[in-house]
Amino acid sequence: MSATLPDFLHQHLAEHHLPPALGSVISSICQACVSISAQVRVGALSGILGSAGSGNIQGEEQKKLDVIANNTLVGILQQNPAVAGLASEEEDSFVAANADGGYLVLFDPLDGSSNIDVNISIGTIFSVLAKPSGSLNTASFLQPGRAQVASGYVLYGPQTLLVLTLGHGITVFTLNNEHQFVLTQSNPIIPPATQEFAINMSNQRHWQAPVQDYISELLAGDTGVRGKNYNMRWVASMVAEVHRILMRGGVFLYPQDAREPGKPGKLRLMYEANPLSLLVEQAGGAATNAHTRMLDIQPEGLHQRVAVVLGSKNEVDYISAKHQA
Ligand code: AHM
Ligand code: MG
Repeated sequence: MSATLPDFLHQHLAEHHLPPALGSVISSICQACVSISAQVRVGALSGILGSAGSGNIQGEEQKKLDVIANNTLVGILQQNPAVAGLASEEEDSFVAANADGGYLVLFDPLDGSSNIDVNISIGTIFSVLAKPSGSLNTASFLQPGRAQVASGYVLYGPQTLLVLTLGHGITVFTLNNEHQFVLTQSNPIIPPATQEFAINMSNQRHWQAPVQDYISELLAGDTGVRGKNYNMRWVASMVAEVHRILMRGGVFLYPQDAREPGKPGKLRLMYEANPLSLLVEQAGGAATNAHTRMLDIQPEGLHQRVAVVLGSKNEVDYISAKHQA
């Protein structure tokens, strides 16, 4: 019989000499996600689709399910004594939890908000950091991605999947009908070469020269300099794009563009880019902001945005080289 999440955590923590408190934080995150999954599944039947009539600190419209998912995670994590504090894409500033807790949890409660009302895959993304000693403040959270002790996502797609790393490879679980996550895949590896890319092509006129140049090379197909034909996918849920890349390779770009001068990109470093970059690296892929390894970027703010290039290593390296030329 396949291992459930509690079985896996018990064995994995012991094998890698990781503290049981870290396992309890992961369990709380996943308990919240099981509840979010149940609500996503019933959608209109419980009147939870549509706008919440509010906005978040980044000026984005909040959907009812964004708010429900956020409140579910905050409520469950605040009750875990191992959690010192939380930071969420949907909260203005960090939320203090338990003074004696050793961990900080950062999350995008429901990634892919534009897909909520149209029944396309969405997900919860999470990142776990050790709390530095001293009193809790915003600076406690501003650790580079390489300091993450765990990260993962729960993808609410045709199946609800949990993809998790505690820094020793990645493990995929599928939610069964008894609301248990059951291990279904160990250590998927992202092939270094690919012929599939993901980018929002409608922003082409705003891109900088290296991205313009790169995408035109791909579109030229097997008669161009890359010598092969490329396929394109764009789900508009980063969590779903990263899952596809983990399963079969590919490259994902959300580059800096000219729409908002001074802003480095759309996606958030702490809630999206860092946790997904750790997973991608654990699967043998690469993740950068086109110049620097994502996990080495020193964060300056909780809601900081960043350009993202991640996926199959050869392709990410090729794009980085274009930006340095
Ligand atoms: P969200 O957290 O508000 O859902 O925004 C992030 C999402 C990513 O999941 C996705 O890659 C991107 O925004 C899609 O952007 P676009 O609307 O340009 O297609
Ligand atoms: Mg998001």
